[in-house]
Amino acid sequence: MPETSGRARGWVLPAVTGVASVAFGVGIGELAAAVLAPASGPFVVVGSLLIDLAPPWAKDAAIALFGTADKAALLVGIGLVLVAVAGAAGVLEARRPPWGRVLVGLLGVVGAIAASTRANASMLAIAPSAIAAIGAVVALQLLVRRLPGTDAAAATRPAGATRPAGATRPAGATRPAGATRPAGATRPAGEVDRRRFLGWAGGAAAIGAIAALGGNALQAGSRAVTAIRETITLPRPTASATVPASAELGIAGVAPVVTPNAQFYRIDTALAVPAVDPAGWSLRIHGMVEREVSITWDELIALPLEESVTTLACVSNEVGGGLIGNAVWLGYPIRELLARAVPSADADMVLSRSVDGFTASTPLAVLEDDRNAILAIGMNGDPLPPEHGFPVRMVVPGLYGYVSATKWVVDLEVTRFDAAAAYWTTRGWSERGPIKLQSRIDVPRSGQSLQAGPVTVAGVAWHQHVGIEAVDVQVDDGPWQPATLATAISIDTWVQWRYDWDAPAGTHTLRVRATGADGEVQTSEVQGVVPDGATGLHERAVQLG
Ligand SMILES: Nc1nc2c(c(=O)[nH]1)N[C@H]1C(S)=C(S)[C@@H](COP(=O)(O)O)O[C@H]1N2
Ligand SMILES: [Mo]
Repeated sequence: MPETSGRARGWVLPAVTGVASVAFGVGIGELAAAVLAPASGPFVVVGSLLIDLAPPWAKDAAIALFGTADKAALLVGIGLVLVAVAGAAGVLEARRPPWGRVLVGLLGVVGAIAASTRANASMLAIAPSAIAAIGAVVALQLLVRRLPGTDAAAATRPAGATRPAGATRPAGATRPAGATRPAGATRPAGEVDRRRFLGWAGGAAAIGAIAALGGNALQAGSRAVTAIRETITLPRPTASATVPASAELGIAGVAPVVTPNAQFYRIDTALAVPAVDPAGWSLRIHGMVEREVSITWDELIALPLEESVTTLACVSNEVGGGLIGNAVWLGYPIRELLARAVPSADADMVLSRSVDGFTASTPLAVLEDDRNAILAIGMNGDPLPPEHGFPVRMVVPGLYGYVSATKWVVDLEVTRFDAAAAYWTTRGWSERGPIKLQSRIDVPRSGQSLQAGPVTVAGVAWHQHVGIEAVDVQVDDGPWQPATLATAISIDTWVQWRYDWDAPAGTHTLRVRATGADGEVQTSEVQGVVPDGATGLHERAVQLG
């Protein structure tokens, strides 16, 4: 055991060590959350988990006790527990290293677990807690060494500090265990060490506080916009979308026909979700037009808004992948706004731009025909979630998101494909991106334990703005067998399918293939996602006992 442990007497300074280290770690963790994963700060995730876990009586008691300050009280409570555990970790680390660091690491694990239980949690959600724990562990290790009365503290003592001549220890010298400093040298040196230590500990805690405040300031904009979003009541649609009950087969494990917002895939280049206040939002239509058009939020929501159901898909979706989702969108046809601007006859593209500079190139003809290409403000009955483009985004049936679905959209430039290029086009992707005919097996899941006998094979198939005519399933190299289709909501949405399989024992490969309403049969030719979307047949190996 290191020599330090015996001599770090008392518990106050060691406890200060723990508290300062944890303050440092939590501070940088909160800053990391602001940048990497908003709403995943160590404090918030632990608080949210506690709220979810608390039995109703505890919630009632908290509300009775603290009223509307119940959440603030919870955060203060977590803070107090954290200070106590941090203090204990400091004392432990001074006496029984590395157990203090282990305890701090466990706090990080609690934070990471809490973060991963949050709805919508991405892989990044555990990063703030991990960064907080690593920061705190390193700080604890460094600070404990500087506790007065330890060799390291002596070694870090500035040269020329008040000490009787001759008391200077040669660097690296070790003293025999149990040796004490000569009387007279102890006090002044101890006093210097103590001040030095408090400087280090205070510095660590101050850095943590500044980082936390910085993170807080960074998130202020998005919090304000989130609050504004919550006050919005969507206008009633002039045309409502209906989702027939028979569109949902209700098979466990199959993607629901309408994807809940919290489960909807998210893809964009935004490191931090742009915070756009609707009051300051406007959209400008310009370029090759007869007259420029500009529309504000208030003007947009006063227009007759229509509901439509459209399945969005990402060009980066691998065969069988999950970068696809279907929602009921509320919005206004882009064609109507373009008609006000009157595009010139030789224009063939609209370059849409988001507030953060992302651009997408959409064929003008697609935005002018009769499909539901809209400026959307609602998603499944709610204002757009911030990460899905609040307050306004584009939704265009039939095209991959990277050439059509601009979120936080603020600008439409009518132009030509030979005159302008969009964000992904300049990075190796195709300038046009019609969605390819595809199908996916959702159940049985890979690795699911199955018995020989009746097995439900089911999934989804899509070819937006064309529609699905049929889905077939193949077992091993057998004949293609027709699957049963659910009711399609429209040609712009995916459709669920099922195939009732009388499965023999053994290992088998299931394969799915869709046929479009135009007669196109899904190709088995395998192509990667670059430059314009993957092709190939989704297959799944299953084992039946
Ligand atoms: N502003 C902006 N809009 C964007 C993107 C982006 O990076 N920035 N990505 C696009 C891509 S590639 C896709 S697939 C869709 C995804 O929309 P979602 O995140 O709402 O599912 O948004 C599109 N709109
Ligand atoms: Mo995408």
